[in-house]
Amino acid sequence: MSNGSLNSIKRKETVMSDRKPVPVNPQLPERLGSAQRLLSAWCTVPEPIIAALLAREAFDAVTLDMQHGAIDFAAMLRTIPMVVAAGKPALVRIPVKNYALASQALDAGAAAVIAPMINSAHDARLFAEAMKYPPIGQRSWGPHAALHLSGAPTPEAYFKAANGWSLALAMIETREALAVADDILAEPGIDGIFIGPADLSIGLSNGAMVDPFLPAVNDAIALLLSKAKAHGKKAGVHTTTGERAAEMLGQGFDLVSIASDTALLQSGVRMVLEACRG
Ligand code: 3PY
Ligand code: MG
Repeated sequence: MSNGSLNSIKRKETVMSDRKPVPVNPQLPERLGSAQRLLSAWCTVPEPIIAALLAREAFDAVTLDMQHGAIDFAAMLRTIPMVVAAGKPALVRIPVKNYALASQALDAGAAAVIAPMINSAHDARLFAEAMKYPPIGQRSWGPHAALHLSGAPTPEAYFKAANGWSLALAMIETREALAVADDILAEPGIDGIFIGPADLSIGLSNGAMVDPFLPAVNDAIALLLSKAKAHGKKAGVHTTTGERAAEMLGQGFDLVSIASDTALLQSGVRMVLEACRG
Protein backbone atom coordinates (compact mmCIF):
# COMPACT_ATOMS: atom_id res chain seq x y z
CA MET A 1 0.00 0.00 0.00
CA SER A 2 1.42 3.41 -0.92
CA ASN A 3 1.99 6.18 1.61
CA GLY A 4 -0.64 8.20 -0.20
CA SER A 5 -3.42 5.70 0.46
CA LEU A 6 -2.27 5.20 4.09
CA ASN A 7 -2.49 8.95 4.62
CA SER A 8 -5.95 9.08 3.13
CA ILE A 9 -7.09 6.27 5.50
CA LYS A 10 -5.64 8.23 8.44
CA ARG A 11 -7.40 11.37 7.25
CA LYS A 12 -10.71 9.47 7.06
CA GLU A 13 -10.24 8.10 10.59
CA THR A 14 -9.65 11.62 11.91
CA VAL A 15 -12.75 12.90 10.18
CA MET A 16 -14.83 9.96 11.50
CA SER A 17 -13.73 10.49 15.12
CA ASP A 18 -14.37 14.23 14.85
CA ARG A 19 -18.01 13.60 13.99
CA LYS A 20 -20.67 14.21 16.59
CA PRO A 21 -22.15 10.94 17.95
CA VAL A 22 -25.41 9.99 16.25
CA PRO A 23 -28.47 10.22 18.52
CA VAL A 24 -29.12 6.92 20.27
CA ASN A 25 -32.40 5.62 21.54
CA PRO A 26 -33.16 7.50 24.76
CA GLN A 27 -34.08 4.69 27.13
CA LEU A 28 -37.40 5.22 28.84
CA PRO A 29 -36.63 3.75 32.28
CA GLU A 30 -33.69 6.15 32.63
CA ARG A 31 -35.95 9.09 31.93
CA LEU A 32 -38.83 7.82 34.04
CA GLY A 33 -36.38 6.80 36.78
CA SER A 34 -35.37 10.40 37.23
CA ALA A 35 -38.97 11.15 38.25
CA GLN A 36 -39.59 12.81 34.93
CA ARG A 37 -43.16 12.64 33.68
CA LEU A 38 -43.43 11.98 29.98
CA LEU A 39 -45.95 13.22 27.46
CA SER A 40 -46.22 11.04 24.38
CA ALA A 41 -47.65 11.81 20.95
CA TRP A 42 -49.93 9.12 19.49
CA CYS A 43 -49.35 8.14 15.91
CA THR A 44 -51.72 6.09 13.71
CA VAL A 45 -50.76 7.04 10.14
CA PRO A 46 -48.23 4.69 8.51
CA GLU A 47 -45.99 7.48 7.22
CA PRO A 48 -42.68 7.92 9.05
CA ILE A 49 -42.68 11.65 8.31
CA ILE A 50 -45.76 12.12 10.53
CA ALA A 51 -44.09 10.49 13.54
CA ALA A 52 -40.90 12.43 12.79
CA LEU A 53 -42.86 15.69 12.74
CA LEU A 54 -44.49 14.87 16.09
CA ALA A 55 -41.13 13.80 17.55
CA ARG A 56 -39.67 17.22 16.70
CA GLU A 57 -42.44 19.00 18.61
CA ALA A 58 -42.28 19.33 22.41
CA PHE A 59 -43.43 15.77 23.10
CA ASP A 60 -41.13 13.54 25.16
CA ALA A 61 -41.91 10.38 23.18
CA VAL A 62 -43.96 9.09 20.25
CA THR A 63 -46.25 6.06 20.45
CA LEU A 64 -47.01 4.08 17.29
CA ASP A 65 -50.46 2.53 17.51
CA MET A 66 -50.58 -0.85 15.75
CA GLN A 67 -53.84 -1.85 17.46
CA HIS A 68 -56.23 0.74 16.08
CA GLY A 69 -53.83 2.69 13.87
CA ALA A 70 -52.90 1.73 10.30
CA ILE A 71 -49.22 1.20 11.13
CA ASP A 72 -48.01 -2.22 9.97
CA PHE A 73 -44.71 -3.99 10.60
CA ALA A 74 -42.89 -2.41 7.65
CA ALA A 75 -44.08 1.09 8.60
CA MET A 76 -43.06 0.50 12.23
CA LEU A 77 -39.59 -0.59 11.09
CA ARG A 78 -39.15 2.57 9.01
CA THR A 79 -40.67 4.92 11.58
CA ILE A 80 -38.77 4.06 14.77
CA PRO A 81 -35.37 5.30 13.47
CA MET A 82 -36.99 8.62 12.45
CA VAL A 83 -38.30 9.13 16.01
CA VAL A 84 -34.95 8.14 17.50
CA ALA A 85 -33.16 10.52 15.11
CA ALA A 86 -35.23 13.31 16.68
CA GLY A 87 -33.84 12.28 20.08
CA LYS A 88 -37.11 10.79 21.36
CA PRO A 89 -38.00 7.23 22.39
CA ALA A 90 -40.51 5.35 20.26
CA LEU A 91 -43.22 3.30 22.00
CA VAL A 92 -45.34 0.71 20.19
CA ARG A 93 -48.86 -0.44 21.01
CA ILE A 94 -49.35 -3.94 19.64
CA PRO A 95 -52.69 -5.50 18.59
CA VAL A 96 -54.59 -7.60 21.18
CA LYS A 97 -52.70 -10.79 22.16
CA ASN A 98 -50.08 -10.38 19.39
CA TYR A 99 -47.19 -10.90 21.78
CA ALA A 100 -44.81 -12.02 19.00
CA LEU A 101 -45.05 -8.46 17.70
CA ALA A 102 -43.91 -7.17 21.13
CA SER A 103 -40.54 -8.90 20.62
CA GLN A 104 -40.40 -7.68 17.02
CA ALA A 105 -41.07 -4.10 18.11
CA LEU A 106 -38.20 -4.34 20.62
CA ASP A 107 -35.92 -5.79 17.93
CA ALA A 108 -36.88 -2.84 15.73
CA GLY A 109 -35.81 -0.43 18.50
CA ALA A 110 -38.99 0.33 20.45
CA ALA A 111 -38.21 1.59 23.95
CA ALA A 112 -41.52 0.35 25.34
CA VAL A 113 -44.43 -1.81 24.29
CA ILE A 114 -48.02 -1.23 25.36
CA ALA A 115 -50.17 -4.39 25.23
CA PRO A 116 -53.94 -3.80 25.10
CA MET A 117 -56.59 -5.86 26.91
CA ILE A 118 -54.37 -7.56 29.49
CA ASN A 119 -57.17 -9.14 31.49
CA SER A 120 -55.42 -11.70 33.67
CA ALA A 121 -52.10 -12.63 35.26
CA HIS A 122 -51.79 -15.23 32.47
CA ASP A 123 -52.07 -12.52 29.76
CA ALA A 124 -49.50 -10.48 31.68
CA ARG A 125 -47.12 -13.46 31.84
CA LEU A 126 -47.37 -14.13 28.08
CA PHE A 127 -46.68 -10.46 27.38
CA ALA A 128 -43.74 -10.35 29.82
CA GLU A 129 -42.28 -13.52 28.26
CA ALA A 130 -42.14 -11.80 24.86
CA MET A 131 -40.62 -8.64 26.37
CA LYS A 132 -37.81 -10.03 28.54
CA TYR A 133 -34.82 -12.24 27.89
CA PRO A 134 -34.29 -15.21 30.24
CA PRO A 135 -34.34 -15.68 33.14
CA ILE A 136 -37.36 -13.32 33.38
CA GLY A 137 -38.96 -14.19 30.03
CA GLN A 138 -38.47 -16.01 26.73
CA ARG A 139 -37.51 -13.20 24.34
CA SER A 140 -35.47 -14.66 21.51
CA TRP A 141 -32.20 -13.06 20.36
CA GLY A 142 -32.21 -10.89 17.22
CA PRO A 143 -32.23 -7.15 18.03
CA HIS A 144 -31.28 -6.16 14.46
CA ALA A 145 -32.12 -2.45 14.61
CA ALA A 146 -32.26 -2.12 18.40
CA LEU A 147 -28.59 -3.02 18.67
CA HIS A 148 -27.36 0.08 16.87
CA LEU A 149 -30.25 2.38 17.82
CA SER A 150 -29.64 1.62 21.51
CA GLY A 151 -26.04 2.81 21.34
CA ALA A 152 -24.89 -0.33 23.16
CA PRO A 153 -21.18 -0.78 22.33
CA THR A 154 -21.46 -4.58 21.91
CA PRO A 155 -24.23 -7.19 21.51
CA GLU A 156 -23.28 -8.46 24.98
CA ALA A 157 -23.79 -4.96 26.44
CA TYR A 158 -27.20 -4.75 24.77
CA PHE A 159 -28.15 -8.18 26.09
CA LYS A 160 -27.13 -7.27 29.65
CA ALA A 161 -29.09 -4.00 29.62
CA ALA A 162 -32.11 -4.99 27.50
CA ASN A 163 -34.41 -6.30 30.24
CA GLY A 164 -33.96 -3.04 32.12
CA TRP A 165 -34.44 -0.92 29.00
CA SER A 166 -37.53 -2.54 27.49
CA LEU A 167 -40.56 -1.24 29.31
CA ALA A 168 -43.55 -3.64 29.33
CA LEU A 169 -46.78 -1.73 29.91
CA ALA A 170 -49.93 -3.82 30.38
CA MET A 171 -53.16 -2.08 29.44
CA ILE A 172 -55.89 -2.16 32.06
CA GLU A 173 -59.11 -1.33 30.27
CA THR A 174 -61.78 -3.84 31.30
CA ARG A 175 -63.73 -4.78 34.41
CA GLU A 176 -61.87 -8.11 34.57
CA ALA A 177 -58.49 -6.39 34.43
CA LEU A 178 -59.51 -3.90 37.12
CA ALA A 179 -60.45 -6.80 39.42
CA VAL A 180 -57.02 -8.47 39.02
CA ALA A 181 -54.85 -5.35 38.64
CA ASP A 182 -52.69 -6.38 41.63
CA ASP A 183 -51.94 -9.76 40.05
CA ILE A 184 -51.04 -8.11 36.73
CA LEU A 185 -48.79 -5.59 38.50
CA ALA A 186 -47.14 -8.39 40.50
CA GLU A 187 -45.85 -10.16 37.34
CA PRO A 188 -42.04 -9.83 37.43
CA GLY A 189 -41.62 -8.86 33.75
CA ILE A 190 -44.35 -6.23 33.82
CA ASP A 191 -42.89 -2.75 34.36
CA GLY A 192 -46.17 -0.91 34.67
CA ILE A 193 -49.73 -0.44 33.56
CA PHE A 194 -51.29 1.79 30.95
CA ILE A 195 -54.94 2.73 31.34
CA GLY A 196 -57.38 2.84 28.42
CA PRO A 197 -60.18 5.11 29.69
CA ALA A 198 -62.41 4.65 26.63
CA ASP A 199 -62.60 0.86 26.82
CA LEU A 200 -62.79 1.08 30.59
CA SER A 201 -65.87 3.28 30.27
CA ILE A 202 -67.53 0.72 27.99
CA GLY A 203 -66.81 -2.04 30.52
CA LEU A 204 -67.78 -0.08 33.62
CA SER A 205 -71.05 1.09 32.03
CA ASN A 206 -71.84 -2.52 31.01
CA GLY A 207 -71.72 -1.52 27.37
CA ALA A 208 -74.04 1.48 27.75
CA MET A 209 -71.60 4.16 26.60
CA VAL A 210 -68.11 5.21 25.68
CA ASP A 211 -67.08 8.21 27.78
CA PRO A 212 -63.52 8.43 29.12
CA PHE A 213 -64.64 11.18 31.53
CA LEU A 214 -67.21 8.99 33.31
CA PRO A 215 -67.00 9.38 37.14
CA ALA A 216 -66.58 5.59 37.50
CA VAL A 217 -63.60 5.80 35.12
CA ASN A 218 -62.07 8.63 37.17
CA ASP A 219 -62.39 6.48 40.30
CA ALA A 220 -60.78 3.51 38.52
CA ILE A 221 -57.95 5.74 37.25
CA ALA A 222 -57.20 6.98 40.79
CA LEU A 223 -57.34 3.43 42.18
CA LEU A 224 -55.06 2.01 39.48
CA LEU A 225 -52.56 4.84 39.91
CA SER A 226 -52.31 4.12 43.64
CA LYS A 227 -51.96 0.37 42.98
CA ALA A 228 -49.12 0.94 40.49
CA LYS A 229 -47.31 3.16 43.00
CA ALA A 230 -47.81 0.58 45.76
CA HIS A 231 -46.14 -2.05 43.54
CA GLY A 232 -43.31 0.36 42.72
CA LYS A 233 -44.25 0.22 39.02
CA LYS A 234 -44.97 2.81 36.32
CA ALA A 235 -48.41 4.14 35.49
CA GLY A 236 -49.51 5.51 32.13
CA VAL A 237 -52.84 6.68 30.74
CA HIS A 238 -54.23 7.80 27.40
CA THR A 239 -56.02 11.16 27.20
CA THR A 240 -57.91 13.00 24.51
CA THR A 241 -57.31 16.65 25.45
CA GLY A 242 -54.43 18.80 26.66
CA GLU A 243 -56.36 19.74 29.81
CA ARG A 244 -56.99 16.09 30.69
CA ALA A 245 -53.33 15.26 30.01
CA ALA A 246 -52.23 18.05 32.39
CA GLU A 247 -54.66 16.74 35.02
CA MET A 248 -53.23 13.21 34.74
CA LEU A 249 -49.63 14.43 34.93
CA GLY A 250 -50.67 16.45 37.99
CA GLN A 251 -52.15 13.31 39.60
CA GLY A 252 -48.74 11.65 39.33
CA PHE A 253 -48.86 9.55 36.15
CA ASP A 254 -45.41 8.73 34.76
CA LEU A 255 -46.51 8.58 31.15
CA VAL A 256 -49.45 10.32 29.50
CA SER A 257 -50.30 10.01 25.83
CA ILE A 258 -52.44 12.59 24.18
CA ALA A 259 -54.95 12.63 21.32
CA SER A 260 -53.68 11.20 18.00
CA ASP A 261 -52.10 12.46 14.79
CA THR A 262 -55.45 12.38 12.96
CA ALA A 263 -57.32 14.06 15.85
CA LEU A 264 -54.70 16.83 15.96
CA LEU A 265 -54.97 17.26 12.19
CA GLN A 266 -58.74 17.52 12.41
CA SER A 267 -58.71 20.04 15.27
CA GLY A 268 -56.07 22.13 13.46
CA VAL A 269 -58.18 22.12 10.30
CA ARG A 270 -61.30 23.11 12.22
CA MET A 271 -59.45 25.91 14.00
CA VAL A 272 -58.20 27.58 10.80
CA LEU A 273 -61.53 27.12 8.99
CA GLU A 274 -63.36 28.60 11.96
CA ALA A 275 -60.93 31.56 12.02
CA CYS A 276 -61.43 32.07 8.29
CA ARG A 277 -65.12 31.48 7.86
CA GLY A 278 -66.43 32.00 11.37
C1 3PY B 1 -58.72 3.37 25.46
O1 3PY B 1 -58.98 4.46 25.97
O2 3PY B 1 -59.44 2.37 25.54
C2 3PY B 1 -57.49 3.22 24.73
O3 3PY B 1 -57.15 2.12 24.33
C3 3PY B 1 -56.67 4.43 24.47
O4 3PY B 1 -56.02 4.38 23.26
MG1 MG C 1 -58.59 0.64 24.44
